[in-house]
Amino acid sequence: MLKSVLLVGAVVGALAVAGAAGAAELQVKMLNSGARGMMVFEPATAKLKVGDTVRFIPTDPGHNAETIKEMWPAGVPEMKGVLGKEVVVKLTKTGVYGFKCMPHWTMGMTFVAKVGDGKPNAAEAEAAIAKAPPLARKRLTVDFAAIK
Ligand SMILES: [Cu+2]
Repeated sequence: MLKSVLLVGAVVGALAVAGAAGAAELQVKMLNSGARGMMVFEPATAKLKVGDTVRFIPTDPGHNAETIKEMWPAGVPEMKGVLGKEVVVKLTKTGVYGFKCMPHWTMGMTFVAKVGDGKPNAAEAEAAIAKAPPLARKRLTVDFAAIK
């Protein structure tokens, strides 16, 4: 019985990967309260591959996800999600991608992803973190170190 359940799980997993041609989707919740405190993206960090997507889900209302301009690879179109709406972003180039919730930027509501080795704009992103509002700086510093 247990064996057959495991087999089904393995087949479903394989199909999910094949269907998306090897690309993965990360789901990120936008929350009023999470494991690390108030106004959070959960998870707040990720290491991803070129072609992967991130789906921002407004689990609680009043949040959006948008580009942190100074933490964005050159040549990738900036994005700005609508308040309270789900938004999917495809990460098309290697680099560091910073996202903020505009209403809660000063409360440190941020998400950062490293795609590939992250090198093209890693130094630029680190410099931008140093200039972010205090609570955003505090979280981004920890988060950036975690994926470096
Ligand atoms: Cu928010």
